[in-house]
Formats: sequence, C-alpha cells, structure tokens
Amino acid sequence: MKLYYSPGACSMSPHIVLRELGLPFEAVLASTKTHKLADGTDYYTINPKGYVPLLELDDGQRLSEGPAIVQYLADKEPTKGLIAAAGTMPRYRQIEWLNFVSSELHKSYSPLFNPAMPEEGKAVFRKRLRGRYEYLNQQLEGRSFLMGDAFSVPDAYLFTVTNWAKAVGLDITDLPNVQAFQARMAARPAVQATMKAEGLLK
Ligand SMILES: N[C@@H](CCC(=O)N[C@@H](CS)C(=O)NCC(=O)O)C(=O)O
Repeated sequence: MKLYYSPGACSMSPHIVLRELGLPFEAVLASTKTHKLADGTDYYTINPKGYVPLLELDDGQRLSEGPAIVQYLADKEPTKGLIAAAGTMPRYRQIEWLNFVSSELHKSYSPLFNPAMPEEGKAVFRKRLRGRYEYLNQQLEGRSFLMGDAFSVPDAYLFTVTNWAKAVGLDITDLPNVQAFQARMAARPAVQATMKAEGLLK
C-alpha cells in the first residue's frame, strides 16, 4: 500500500494507524502547498480532490477520506483492537467520534490556515473550536482515550488535529484532560515514529 501524505497534515492520522498496526506501506510525500510529488507529478492526476490523505491499495484502487481510510486499515487487522466489529455499538461510537473530529474540529481548523480568511472570521472559528474542546475535556474525564482505556482509530485523528492548536493561536492549554490525552498519545512509540518520519521530531 501507499499512503500519500503531507507533514503534520490530517494524513498523519492514517500514518499513525498504519504504524500502530505494523502494516507494510510506502509513505509518499504530496505537499499540500505545491500539489506535486517529489518527481514533479501533478498530485491532481492521482487524487482529483487534491488533498491528502489518499491510500493506494496493492490492487491499484485508491481510497480517500481519512475516516474511511482508518476504518479500512483497522479492519484489515481486527485482532489488533483498533476498531470494533462492524454492526456493534462500539463501532458506531467510533464512527461517531471520527465524524465529530472531522466535521466539528478538522474543518473548523481549516479556515485558520487560510491566509484569505480575515482575523475577525478566524476569531469566530477559534471560539467555536474552544467550545468543542471544552466538551472534549469533559468527555475525557476519567478516560485515557476517547473509547475509554484502549487506544482506537479516532484517537489518532483527534491527536493529529489537536496538534495544530498552537500553530493557529488556539489556547487550550488550560484543559487538563485534553492536554493529558495529547501527552499520552505523543508518548506512543508508533506516534513518535510517525512524527519522526514526517520530519516533525528529531
Ligand atoms: N475530507 C478530507 C479532507 C482532507 C483535507 O482537508 N486535507 C488537507 C490537509 S489536512 C489538504 O490536503 N489540503 C490541501 C488541499 O485541499 O488542497 C478528509 O477527511 O480526508
């Protein structure tokens, strides 16, 4: 398999999941700034949506959308416990979290990275994100991970987007459960290896 990624972008979520699962894969840099691969290939010819992550399967099929990719990957190795079985209530809870991270967090961060967004607009999105993190801080009370004691795929996604907070001037340093979650995730060997591979850690 090939994972098209850009350092620190939302593609870090499936990148972490691949390493947590120990699956063989090739990481292919597809910069979100240039939309070009290292050899100059126009990334739009690979993913017409232009964005990462994109997973290319061994049979050549391509799968986009981070929440779909992480479920696909975790379902390949069900004994690793990163996703609950389809049709069970825990699976729907994990989908509920993946959707929350995608629509309530990830896409509220996007305008904060957009140089065309005026500062007044950015303030609205920071406030919205702050409210979502206050909710998360309550949800993480007494839990190590979103689903309780065990790491699962939505945690990789939550860690990835929350890692952007400082860069966009979102102050969530006073939310202890969110901070403890980030620290717990950052200490995982697969997360360390991913961040090193993406050039975010030495
Ligand atoms: N709906 C997509 C969104 C992916 C997305 O927003 N990717 C960003 C990086 S975090 C990107 O590639 N941006 C560059 C672009 O849109 O051209 C998903 O959840 O996978």
